[in-house]
Amino acid sequence: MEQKTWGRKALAVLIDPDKAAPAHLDKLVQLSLDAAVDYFFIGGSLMVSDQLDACIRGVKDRCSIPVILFPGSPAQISPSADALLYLSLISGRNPELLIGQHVLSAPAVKRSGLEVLPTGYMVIDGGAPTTVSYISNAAPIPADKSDIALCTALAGEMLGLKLIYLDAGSGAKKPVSEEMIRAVAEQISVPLIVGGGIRSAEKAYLNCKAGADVVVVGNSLEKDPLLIGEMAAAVHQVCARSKNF
Ligand code: 1GP
Repeated sequence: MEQKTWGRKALAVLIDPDKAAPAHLDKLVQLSLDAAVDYFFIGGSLMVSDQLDACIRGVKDRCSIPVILFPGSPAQISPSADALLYLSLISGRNPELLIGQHVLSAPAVKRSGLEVLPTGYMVIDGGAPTTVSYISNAAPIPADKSDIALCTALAGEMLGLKLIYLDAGSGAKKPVSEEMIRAVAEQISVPLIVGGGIRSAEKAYLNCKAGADVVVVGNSLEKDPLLIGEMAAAVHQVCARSKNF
């Protein structure tokens, strides 16, 4: 992935391989190409099918938009992708997701040849339990505690993580607030990814204005792929600050 691509606000379309039937994928990719979508994130907290490789191939056969793995577990690693969000769940206190799984999967990740993007992953309470909050077995950061989010992100950056990801969880009732995004973005210098429960182009726009560098949308685009154009336009109209990445 080219460094400069992080220099503008970006839309990442999240694809859940369990829900990516070929006809749906066709439509999603075509609309993403038309809208100049920046990234595909592929993965999920829980994957039921074994469609990961087929899904990545399906995307890569159709376009050259970078495919970035967003894995729920080390089982979701495929060398066919372009890069890997190497997630450490810094908002939680589950040692397995902070470092344990990484130790076990490090040789396989190295062998994969994937570009590794060390990411401080922070789950924010989205108003109700989500798959990620349940599966991670770790308490999310309360939605109104921007100071906890800010200190966690800062610690992640100072530990050397190259990206911070604030996630309210897939299908979250309440997305991450602009107040929390702003508090975090003002203090960190690495790119900030924000996702979970974003349902409108307006919210995508407001997140970027508040300081998100990459907005991730999955569920609402699965339900209404035509929203991709609106979401991308909203994100791309916000000027980016420069980031050291
Ligand atoms: C979840 O941030 C992603 O991890 C996207 O969430 O599916 O709710 O858009 P949605």
